[in-house]
Amino acid sequence: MFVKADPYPYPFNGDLRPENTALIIIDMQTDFCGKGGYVDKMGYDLSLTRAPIEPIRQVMNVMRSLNFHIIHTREGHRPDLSDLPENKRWRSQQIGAGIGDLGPCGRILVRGEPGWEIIPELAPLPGEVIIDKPGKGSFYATDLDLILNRKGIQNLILTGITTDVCVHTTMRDANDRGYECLLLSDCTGATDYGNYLAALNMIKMQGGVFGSVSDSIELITALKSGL
Ligand code: C5J
Repeated sequence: MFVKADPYPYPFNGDLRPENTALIIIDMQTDFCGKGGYVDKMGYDLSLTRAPIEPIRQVMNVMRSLNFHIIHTREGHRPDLSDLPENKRWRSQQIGAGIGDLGPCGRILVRGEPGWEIIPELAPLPGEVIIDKPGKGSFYATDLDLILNRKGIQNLILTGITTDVCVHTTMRDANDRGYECLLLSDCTGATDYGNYLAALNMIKMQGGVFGSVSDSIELITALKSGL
C-alpha cells in the first residue's frame, strides 16, 4: 500500500501495515496548545498550534480502528528540575515563561502538572505507549528506539507540535536511524507560520531528505482503500 505524498509515494517500499507502522502524536499538551500554558505565556497565537487537533483526532481514530500502533509523547521535566539544562531554563525565563515556574496551568512543563497533560481531545487510551521526554527529540534520553525495535516498527507517521522544533527534531533523528517517515501537513503546526511552511519544505528537498509529506485525507483514503 502507498499513500499519495510529496515528493514520493509513502512508504518507499509500499510495505505499510498495522504491524510495522506507528502513528506518533508529539506533545499535544496544554502547555503547547492550551490557554495559560507555556506557548500562550510566550505570547504566540494559539490558533496555529490548535489547528492540528481535529485532523489528528480523525487520523488517530481511523488508525486505532485498524489496530495500528499509537504512540504519544510529552515534553516535560522532573519536579526537582534535575533534568532541565540551565540554558533551557534561562532562555525560557528571558521570554516570560520560565520552565518550572508557576503559571495559570501549574508549573510550566513539569511532569504531573495540569499544563503538562495531553489535551482531553487526544487523550491516550490505556495500553498506548507514552514517551516522556526532557528534550525536543523523542529519542533523546527515552526508550522510544527500544520500543520501536521490540515491536518491529519500521514506518513512522508523524503528527503534533511544533513542526519546526519537536516534530522536526524527532523526524530528523528517526530518519538517521533508518525509520521511514511521513509527516501529515494538516496534523502539525508551529508557533510561526513561516517556520511551519519552511519545515515542510526542508523535508521535501533532495528527494525527501527526511521522508515524505502528505495530509490526513490522503492517509485516511489510502488506509480505507487498503482494507
Ligand atoms: C518546544 C515542542 N517548542 N514540542 N517544544 O519547545 O516543539
